[in-house]
Amino acid sequence: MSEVIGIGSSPKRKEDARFVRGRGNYVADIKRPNMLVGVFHRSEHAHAILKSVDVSAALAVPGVRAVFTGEDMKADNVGGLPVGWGIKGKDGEPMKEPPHPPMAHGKVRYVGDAIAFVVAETEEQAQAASELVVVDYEVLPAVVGLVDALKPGAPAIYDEVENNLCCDWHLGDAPAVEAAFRSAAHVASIELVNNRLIGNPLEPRAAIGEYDFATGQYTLWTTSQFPHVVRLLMGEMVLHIPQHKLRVVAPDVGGGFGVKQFHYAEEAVVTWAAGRLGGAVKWVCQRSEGFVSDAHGRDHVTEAELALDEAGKFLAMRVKTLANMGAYLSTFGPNIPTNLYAPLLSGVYVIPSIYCEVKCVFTNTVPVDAYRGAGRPEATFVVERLVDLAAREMGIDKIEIRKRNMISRESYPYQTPVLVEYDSGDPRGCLDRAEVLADVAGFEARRAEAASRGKYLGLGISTYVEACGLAPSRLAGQLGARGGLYESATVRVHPSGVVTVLIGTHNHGQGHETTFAQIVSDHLGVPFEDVSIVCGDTDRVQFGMGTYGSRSLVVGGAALAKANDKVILKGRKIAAHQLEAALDDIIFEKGEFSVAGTDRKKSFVEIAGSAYVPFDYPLETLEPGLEEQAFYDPVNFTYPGGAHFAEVEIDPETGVVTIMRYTAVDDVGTVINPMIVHGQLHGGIAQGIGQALFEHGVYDQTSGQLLSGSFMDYCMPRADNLPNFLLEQHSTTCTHTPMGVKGCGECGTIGSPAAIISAVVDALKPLGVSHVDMPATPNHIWNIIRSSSARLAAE
Ligand code: MCN
Repeated sequence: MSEVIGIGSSPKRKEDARFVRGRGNYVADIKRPNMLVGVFHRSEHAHAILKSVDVSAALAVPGVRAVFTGEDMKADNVGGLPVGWGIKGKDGEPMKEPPHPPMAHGKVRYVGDAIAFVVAETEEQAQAASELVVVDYEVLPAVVGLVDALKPGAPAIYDEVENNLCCDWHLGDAPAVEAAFRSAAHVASIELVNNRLIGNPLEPRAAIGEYDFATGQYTLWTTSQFPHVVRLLMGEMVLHIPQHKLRVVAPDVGGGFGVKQFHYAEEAVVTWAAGRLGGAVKWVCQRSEGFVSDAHGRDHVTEAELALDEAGKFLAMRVKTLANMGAYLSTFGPNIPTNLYAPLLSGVYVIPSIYCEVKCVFTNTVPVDAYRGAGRPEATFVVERLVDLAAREMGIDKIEIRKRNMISRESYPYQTPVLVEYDSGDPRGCLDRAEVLADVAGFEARRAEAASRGKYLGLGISTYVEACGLAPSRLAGQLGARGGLYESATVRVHPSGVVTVLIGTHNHGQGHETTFAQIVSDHLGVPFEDVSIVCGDTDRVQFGMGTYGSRSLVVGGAALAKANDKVILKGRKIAAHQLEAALDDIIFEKGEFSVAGTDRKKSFVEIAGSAYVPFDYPLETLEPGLEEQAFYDPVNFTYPGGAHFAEVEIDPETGVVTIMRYTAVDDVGTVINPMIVHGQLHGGIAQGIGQALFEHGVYDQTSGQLLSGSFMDYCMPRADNLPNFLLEQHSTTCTHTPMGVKGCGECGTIGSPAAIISAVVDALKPLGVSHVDMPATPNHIWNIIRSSSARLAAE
């Protein structure tokens, strides 16, 4: 396909040519000379003092080269894993940030906390030896539940952290909210839980550390969404390796979903062990090990209230949330339930005042951090549950109450009372179109038909907005980010006119090799096939903050657009020289540089070729070469949004919830590749459905053991649980990104849980049910039906 394929087209994904043939290059596929294999010995207790760790029996196993412990790392002055955001509490005091050693010493704080790393010639030897590590624990009482952790007298996870409270944070105008509640005609109140999720990307995490004695060079291959940030954090703060002696490579990565966007202990341990042993050491996470060592997501307990006037207009919202941090702060942990949550509580509505308090709490569980959507699905769930409830209590149709309170298209830019200003959007346009597509008008007839078969049918809705494209650095800095969050791109035009893009975002399923090539093809007029995208290698790519927060297109793609502009300008200078014309007279169109008003022109390929072998450039004003780099820092987040409708049927005999229809109309601004955007929405909606109906990270409340620690107990959504999705775009142009784009990678995950639960509650309306916590598993629903039916019978 040697043609220009530009913005708005849907070519097949370039990267799939290797993925569907099984030719991807994943960390676990990489073999280094004389590579050793490491296995972690992990804590079996949630909270215990490590009285001793005896590695002698493990060391005696044939093939074992070393067994390292947390004490060894401490003795070698290895630093703790850093946190990227420093949040301040209501009182202005910094959050409590206890040390997070890569391997525990002194105490373990969750089941899965690493205690020892056994390195051997083969995985079998390392595994066998790991089982011979003898740990003498003094078991302490564990605390798992958020409410329990804050109770006076609860087990203290850190001596220096009173009441296990990391931070008591707030946002909004409390007095204004109090006044509005006093004048309200109606107040809707809800208590809800946002269930703990475990990401489970298809490819488990893996890492290889290598040390080259001759050069003093370290290399880490890792399943990461942000290799440059790993180099920055691990090199500088944990292992003290100079930046130019540390290369971090994230090759093909089989899904991340946020789980791979943190600097993990295992990365530091393999790199440090490689240095100690003078070679390469590999660790590949087992699936069950991933359940207790990958950061988890969500896990909130919330009380929320919405004040309304007699006409059903929103006056104010008040939210109190407890957010689980797990046992240690992970890279973005405290940022998620604060900065990525409370600023989204206005949703797509005019709510004059909002006040939100968040307590971030330590518990004896796996650290909690970002998982696709990160904070924004939680906010949407709170807002949308409240709106549904208010509608029902006030006897207003739930679509009508949304329409009454939505921000109108004309009101953009819209300043919310919770910090952020939405630049563009048309929530009403999305809702109106989705209402038609979902055939809401025909719903009651379908409900009656289902009832005739003894089934409950429910219609659910969620209208949402999200903030993505992390991050406007100035705002991020004000909110506690410990580094700015721009993105960078280099466009290298080779002498033959083909192009390599070196970009700081990371592609692990989102199709960047395709969409970024489309942007170059569109802007430079070069064939789509002639563009290669390189990411994930700190030795090849200048710098980058990686992929998360749906930032790759709106921040990385913007840097790419800027670099393309610079290439065009340089090309025009070359053309002006060659065509003996003034720069201002050179125009670039459809891959050709021409002198305005004449037929004198040079093709992009001719200009590229001459850029590298010039005879007569005026070197003071025109340097050879055609390669440009740009950094881009957004001025604001982008605010995609949409309206999602779900229709579910519930079988009262079994409690099984079946999704009959799912319709979504989303606004992601200008669309680069409609097929990929649809794919992203499909995956995101599937993940949101997973949260709503199936997935639940459950801990034993006394022992702190993870009860849902395998696919036998933790239910992931499967294709046969999902209907065909009916999707459309209703785009408004982002006013500040170069191409008018907004992010799309998390939209589905943000919109769908609230839509599904809205539908489940609607289906159970005849039984007087007003809220259902996630996940709405058959067991959960069956119990609700049973207890509600019994209550109704007794009334
Ligand atoms: N795109 C487009 N037009 C738009 C918006 C996006 O064509 N208006 C394209 C982009 O060019 C890109 C894709 O859609 O190819 C997603 O873009 P974007 O919204 O920028 O999101 P990111 O690429 O930054 O991906 C991150 C986002 C997040 S935060 C998670 S988590 C997530 C996700 O995307 N994890 C994923 N989608 C995933 N998809 C897969 N397959 N695997 C993951 O781990």
